[in-house]
Amino acid sequence: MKFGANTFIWSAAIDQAVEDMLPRIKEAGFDGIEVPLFRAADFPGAKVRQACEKYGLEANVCTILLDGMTLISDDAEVRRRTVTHLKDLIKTAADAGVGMMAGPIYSPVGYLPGRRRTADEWKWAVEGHQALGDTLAANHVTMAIEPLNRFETFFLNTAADAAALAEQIGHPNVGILFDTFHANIEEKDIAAGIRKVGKHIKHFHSCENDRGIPGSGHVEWASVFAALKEIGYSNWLTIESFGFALGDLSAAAAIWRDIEATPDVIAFEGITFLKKSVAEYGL
Ligand code: LER
Ligand code: MN
Repeated sequence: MKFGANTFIWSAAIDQAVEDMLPRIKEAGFDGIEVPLFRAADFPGAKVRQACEKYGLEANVCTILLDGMTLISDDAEVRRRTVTHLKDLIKTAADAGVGMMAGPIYSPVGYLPGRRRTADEWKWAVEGHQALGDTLAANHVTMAIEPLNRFETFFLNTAADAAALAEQIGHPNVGILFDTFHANIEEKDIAAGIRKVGKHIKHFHSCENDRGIPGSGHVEWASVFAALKEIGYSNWLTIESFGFALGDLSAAAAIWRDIEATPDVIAFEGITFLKKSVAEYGL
């Protein structure tokens, strides 16, 4: 098992605040960081690679769609442009030494058209991800598609749908990012959701129900770890939260208060809990 910290805990960008945190992240026992990759032109790939090499950390990227990009538009040109954009991001990630690209890679976070998903939208998402398969394989990048809760997307909310989507895409480099924060809202039983997605889980956001310190809330971690063990999951356990006063980013994540005393404790007390649990459950 590898332990990751999403740098959104401290900053909306890959900036000095994040760089200053890397020695502590390493010292706390994390194996890697997860950083935003939204636009290829904005991504400091060389800086990420060098900083990770310096501190002996791996980097994953978290991707969301901006600038009108969506894989499920009814406009074929927009879908084509989005596939091209994602191919660029995959190459950008690979150039920076990144092997995992994860996030709600279908439509923008917060896009809620006020109706249910259509069969066409589903088909376009399947086709879009299938079109990325060769680029992912050639660049040794895995794509992990993240279901979000109903307040952040209308398109993919549940473990059952995530499993079906991954199954239909049917590519070894495409799977699911399972985030316990979203699953806590959408699943009747988070562990059952994990078992449902099963082998398709390629990445994991180990988040508390309030995005605070993992282990401090009401996520039923004992059953979560038992389910991860049952499906043989042994990749990343990444802590994701969002800074308490980071402007647009805090607003996008609907963070309107200090979730804990400091953002630091979410990462540093969180990893203590995760490591103890992994040892306890023999993961
Ligand atoms: C957003 O709620 C989230 O969970 C992130 O991983 C991706 O935007
Ligand atoms: Mn997440």
